[in-house]
Amino acid sequence: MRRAEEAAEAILSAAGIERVDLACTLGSGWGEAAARLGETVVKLDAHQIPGFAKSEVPGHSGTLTVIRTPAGQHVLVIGARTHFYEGRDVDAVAHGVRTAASAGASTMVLTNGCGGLNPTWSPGTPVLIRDHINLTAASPLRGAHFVDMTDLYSPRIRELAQQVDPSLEEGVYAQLSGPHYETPAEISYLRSIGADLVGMSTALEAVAARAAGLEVFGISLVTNLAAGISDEPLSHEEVIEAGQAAGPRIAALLADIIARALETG
Ligand code: 8IG
Repeated sequence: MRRAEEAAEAILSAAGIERVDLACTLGSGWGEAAARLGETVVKLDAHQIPGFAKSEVPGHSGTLTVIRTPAGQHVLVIGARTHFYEGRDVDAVAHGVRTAASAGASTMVLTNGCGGLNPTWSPGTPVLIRDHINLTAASPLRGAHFVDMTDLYSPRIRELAQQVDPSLEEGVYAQLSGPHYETPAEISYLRSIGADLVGMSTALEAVAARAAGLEVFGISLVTNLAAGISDEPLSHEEVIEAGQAAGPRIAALLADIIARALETG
């Protein structure tokens, strides 16, 4: 937690504020959302802040931004996520979430790009995360730290999201460690255990966020159908393209959901 406190202090002092209200991690495809939330107070490179690193993943900005909303609240936008497959420790993966908590956020919004197991969800479809299955065989917590995971993904904010866009569907997100995509046999196994979405982030961060006392909201962008669901092979270029095509629409959607969550939080 020490590093997270240092990071929070560095961000807050650069922004000249005492706390943030909400934090949001932007995954593949979600990069345009920050600009819609309000005016930028300060934009920092990840390497300026303790514990953050510029992401090695194309499509991630590598910046931390503090935004002031029209209502005068502050949002920390984290465009520098450390993935489990980058081979640093679980604390590096949880660092964004812990920094958000240390900076005073009460809500953590986690976004990602992922593979879809439901053939009717075409690339570019945003899906609310209702629950997750953590298949990384890891935890961001250590020691006898037993944390309840019931209703991890805030039913309250999911309800608000469905008010913003009644066509939004919900799904169960499976986090695998990656960085390889799945085999078709693995995807068929994941379907049978109840997964709708598959990716390489979010679940470990959500666990850390709950443990830090944050209200958690998760939303995925289906950027590709999972292996074997369509005939196409998977590529990161396809992921980037789907994100770019859906970018403006999902950015507006996310900004509306965050505004509602802030109004009512
Ligand atoms: I974007 O199909 C994205 N991330 N594991 N599988 C996994 N991660 C992903 C996928 C996918 N698409």
